[in-house]
Amino acid sequence: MSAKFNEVMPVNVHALNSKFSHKGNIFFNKKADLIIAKIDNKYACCSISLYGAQVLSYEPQGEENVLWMSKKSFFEYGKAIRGGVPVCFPWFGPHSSDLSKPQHGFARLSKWEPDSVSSLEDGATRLVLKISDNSDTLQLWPYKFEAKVIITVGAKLEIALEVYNKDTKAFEYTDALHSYFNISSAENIHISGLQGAKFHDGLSGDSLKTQEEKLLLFTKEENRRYIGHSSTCVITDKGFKRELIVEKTNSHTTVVWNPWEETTKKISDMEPNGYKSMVCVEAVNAYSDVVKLNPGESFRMSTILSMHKL
Ligand code: TA6
Repeated sequence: MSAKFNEVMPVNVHALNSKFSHKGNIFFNKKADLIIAKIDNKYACCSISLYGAQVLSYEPQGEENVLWMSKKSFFEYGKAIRGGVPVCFPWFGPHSSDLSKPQHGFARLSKWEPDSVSSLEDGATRLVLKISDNSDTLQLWPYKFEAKVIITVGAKLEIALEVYNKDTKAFEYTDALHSYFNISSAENIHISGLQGAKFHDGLSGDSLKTQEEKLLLFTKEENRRYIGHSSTCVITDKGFKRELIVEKTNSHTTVVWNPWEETTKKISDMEPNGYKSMVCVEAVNAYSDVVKLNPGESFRMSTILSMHKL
C-alpha cells in the first residue's frame, strides 16, 4: 500500500513543539519514523500517532491502560497500527466493489496534520488533527473532503470524527472508531448494553439475529455487527476489577470483535495469545447506517471512553 497520503505535514517535531506545546500539556516525539503526540495532564496520559490520527494509549492517572496495543504491531508508514483506536474512513471493512483498495479505508494509512491544541477550562487537553483530499485519496475515493479527528483527553477520552463535503456533488461514506480495549482476559469479561439488539453475525453468513442474553460472554471468536444500536456498552472486567464504559454519539451501529485462537494465527501483527487480552467495541456508521453528505454539509460521530473501578 502506498504511504504517500497527505505528504503536506511538516515532519519536524521541533517545529510542532514550538507551535503547539505551550497551548496544552502536549509534547511531540518520534517513534521510529512516526510522530507521536503525548498528552500528560491531571487526568491521564495519552499517546496519539499523527499517522492514522490514531490514539495508541489512554492511561487514567495511576491506572492500567484502557486501550490495547499489539506487541507485534507495525509502526511503519504504509501499514496499519494494530491497537488503540484506528479511524476507519471512508469505508468500514473491505471496499464494496474493489478489494484491491485498503481494508477500512485510507484514513488509518494517512498522515494527519495537527490543526489546533487547546486546554479546556476543566484541565482537559484537546488535539485536533485533519486531512483533506489529495491526488492519492482522489484515486481511491473521487471526492473533495476535509476530515478532522478531535481528541479530548480528560476524565473521559472523547474521539470524534468530523467529515465535511467540500465537493460539488453529494457523497456517501461509512466509518468507525475501531477501539481495542485492554482486558485482563477474554474469559474474565462480559459486555452489557446489547440485549435485544439485532446483529449480523460476521461468522455465520451475515443472517440477522437478536441477542437474547443480557450479557455477552467470550468463549469463541465473535464478530457481531449490531444494527440500530446507539446505546452505551459496559465491559466488566473481573480481573482488572474495573468497568470500561463505551458511550457514543451519532453512530447507530456497534461492532464487537474478538478473533479468538484460530483467526489470530492468520493475523501477522498479533501474538498467538494476543486475543486473550483484547476486545473491540466499535462505534460505527455502516450497513443500514451509511452517512450521506450534500455539498457543504458535515457530520460528526464520536466515541467516549471511560473507566470505573469496581
Ligand atoms: O471490526 C471488525 C473487523 O472488521 C473484523 O472483521 C476484522 O477484520 C477487524 O475489523 C480488523 O481488521 P484489520 O483490517 O485491522 O485486520
